[in-house]
Amino acid sequence: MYDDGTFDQLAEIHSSNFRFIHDYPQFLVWHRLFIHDFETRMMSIDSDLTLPYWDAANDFDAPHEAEVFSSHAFGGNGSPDDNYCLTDGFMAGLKVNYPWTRCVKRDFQGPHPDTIHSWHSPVFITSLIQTSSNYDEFRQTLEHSLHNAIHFSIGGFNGDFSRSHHHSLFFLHHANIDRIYAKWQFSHPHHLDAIDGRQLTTSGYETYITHDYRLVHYNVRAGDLLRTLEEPLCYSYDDIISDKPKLSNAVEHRLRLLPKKLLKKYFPKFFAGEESDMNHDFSDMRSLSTLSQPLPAPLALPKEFFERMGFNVSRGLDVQKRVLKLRENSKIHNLPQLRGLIKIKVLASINENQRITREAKGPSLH
Ligand SMILES: [Cu+2]
Repeated sequence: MYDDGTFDQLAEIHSSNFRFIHDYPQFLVWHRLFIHDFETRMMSIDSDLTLPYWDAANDFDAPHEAEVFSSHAFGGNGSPDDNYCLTDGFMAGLKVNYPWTRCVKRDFQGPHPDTIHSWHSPVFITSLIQTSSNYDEFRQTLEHSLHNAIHFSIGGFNGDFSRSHHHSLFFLHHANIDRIYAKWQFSHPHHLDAIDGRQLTTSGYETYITHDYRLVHYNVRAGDLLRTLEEPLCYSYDDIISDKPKLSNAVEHRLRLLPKKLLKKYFPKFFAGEESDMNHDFSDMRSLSTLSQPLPAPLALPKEFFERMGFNVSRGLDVQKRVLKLRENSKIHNLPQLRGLIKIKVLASINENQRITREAKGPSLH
C-alpha cells in the first residue's frame, strides 16, 4: 500500500481537510470513516484482513517500551543524526511521496533521549467514558488528551506524527480512539445517536452539527456513521460486542472501593452500582500494578502545539486543566493493596486486539 500510492492518497485526503476534521465535532465520525476507508482498501488486497487497534492507554506509564515500537514492529525513535528518519522496524528506509518525497520521521518527546513522557492511563479513559454526558464534551476531552498526546509525543516538532497520515501506526492509534468512542456510545442508550457541537464548514462559518451534516471529502451523512454494526460500517471491537466473556477485573474491583464522594464524581456508574457488560480498558494486570503508585502526570501539551496545529488554544488548554484535576483528585493510589494477586506478563497487543468485521462489507465508498 506504500508502493501503490495508497498511503499518499490517504495522506492527501487527511491533510487537505485538516482544519475541518480536527478540533471540531466531526473529528470522531470523520476519522471513523477514514479508517474504514483504509480498512476497505486493505481488504481489497486480502479480504481476511481487519484493522487492529493499539490499546495505547495501556502503555501509559512508559510508552517508549510499548510493543508497537519494537524493531519487529513499527520501530523506535527516529535518528536525530539522520533528520529524525526511522532506523528500525518495518518502516525503516521507507519513502513517502506526499507532499514531497522523504523518509518517515519520529521525534519522541520525553524526559530522556529516546523516551516518551507518560500519557493518559486506562483509569482516566474509564472515568472519561463514565463522566461525559454529551458528545462534544466527550469529543473535546478525548481529542485533546490521549489522542493529541500520542501524536505529539511520538512525532514531536521534528517528526511528522502530528500530521501523521503516513504512518501505518496512525491507523492503529485511530482505531483505538474509535474503539473508545464506541465504548462511550454503548455506555448509555442516549449516547448511541448523539452528535452535537459547532462545526466549521468549508464556507468558513460555523454551524450546529446534526445527523444530516455531510462530512467533508466523503460527503456521507454524519448520522449514517453512528452505529458501527450497521451499513456502511459493519464492524465491532473484540471487547465491546463479541463472544468473549467479561473478565473478572481486579482493577474494577478496586476502583469500586473508592470513597463514595470520589466514586460519584469520577466513576458515576460504579457509584450507581451498575454492572458493566463490556470489558474495561484496564482489563490488563499492568494497570493494577500501577495503581499502588501515584499515577504519573499525563503529558500536558504545550501552547505551541495547539498554535502549530491551528487549534483553538484556550479550548485546548482548558481540557489540559480538567485532565490534570482528575488525576490530582482521584487519589486512586491511596487504596489499600489487595492480597492474593499475582502479576502476569503483559501480553503483546497487536495480535490480540482486533476489530471484528461482522459481515460482508457494505457498498464501497468510492
Ligand atoms: Cu486526523
